[in-house]
Amino acid sequence: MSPLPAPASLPDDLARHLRRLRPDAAIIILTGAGISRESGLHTFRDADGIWAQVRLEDVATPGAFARDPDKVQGFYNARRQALLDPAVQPNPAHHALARLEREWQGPVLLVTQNVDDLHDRAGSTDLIAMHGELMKARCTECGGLHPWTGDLSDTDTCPACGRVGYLRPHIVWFGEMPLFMDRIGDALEAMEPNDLFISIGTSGNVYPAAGFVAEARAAGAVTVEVNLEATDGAHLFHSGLYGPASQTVPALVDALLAIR
Ligand code: BJW
Repeated sequence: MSPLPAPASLPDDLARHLRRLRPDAAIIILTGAGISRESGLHTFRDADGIWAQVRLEDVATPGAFARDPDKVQGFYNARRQALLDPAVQPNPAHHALARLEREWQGPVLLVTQNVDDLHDRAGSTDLIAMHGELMKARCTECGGLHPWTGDLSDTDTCPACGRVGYLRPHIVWFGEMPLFMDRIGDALEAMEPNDLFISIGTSGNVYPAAGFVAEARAAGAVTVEVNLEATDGAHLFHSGLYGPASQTVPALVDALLAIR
């Protein structure tokens, strides 16, 4: 059966590319901080972003943690508390992606660079948090991973091995290997022509995530950038959809779910 035309609200070139998709195409979605901005969380590189307030070299590297663990723990303690603010909730973009996973006929893999838990709270289940999770603590001695909602400090005890002073935020810092790279690499490698790769709310500045689009494109996938505005890497994508994620992502998901 031939696919229905995508809704008129999508740009013509995007609608044209979506018409290439089979209703059971594999979809890989990469998200970044922009998808959570309308939930009240800061991005990193926007004018009002986190890196405008604090130097990443001081808080997001293993060296920073070795030099000044209290400063780094304080940075993540504050972010953890911000995430627990009842006003911070999944927005329509997170919910739309959970709906896509539930209703799309093919596999939908969601890879997020975000350390917040908003995709999880929205109901996405095939979800990879490649830069870690703010609401978990990791023991550098035994490797134990523990749900963590309060502040972390060097007086805390690892619930698994009982050692004191070895818990750190479960965050991938610069120079550390992102998580689940084998699974992500396998999924990208398994993409076939006319599968779909969507990048949402990320500036495309941080590798290896910034390189996923090239891998998907090399496999023949349709590639779409969804962002507030075109990024420096927009030319790497077949098409773009620009505006606030809370509006663009539900519109894109509606268009995809209309494909028959
Ligand atoms: C909206 C919107 C709305 C706004 N709607 N959109 C040279 C030297 C040293 C290292 C490197 C190097 N070159 C490359 C590297 C590797 C390095 C890297 O990429 N560095 C670059 C800065 C150049 N990468 C790494 O180190 C990674 N590891 C690695 O490569 O391992 C391999 C290896 C290991 C050991 C030895 C050798 C090799 C690890 C990267 C870890 C990233 N960690 C962080 C911080 C931790 C998490 C935290 O504290 O929360 O992860 S950095 C930060 O950036 C965070 C994010 O996940 C990541 C990506 O940011 P994101 O999501 O794209 O946010 P922004 O702010 O950049 O963009 C937001 C976008 O949203 C914008 O485009 C807006 O327009 C948009 N937007 N509102 C839609 N409403």
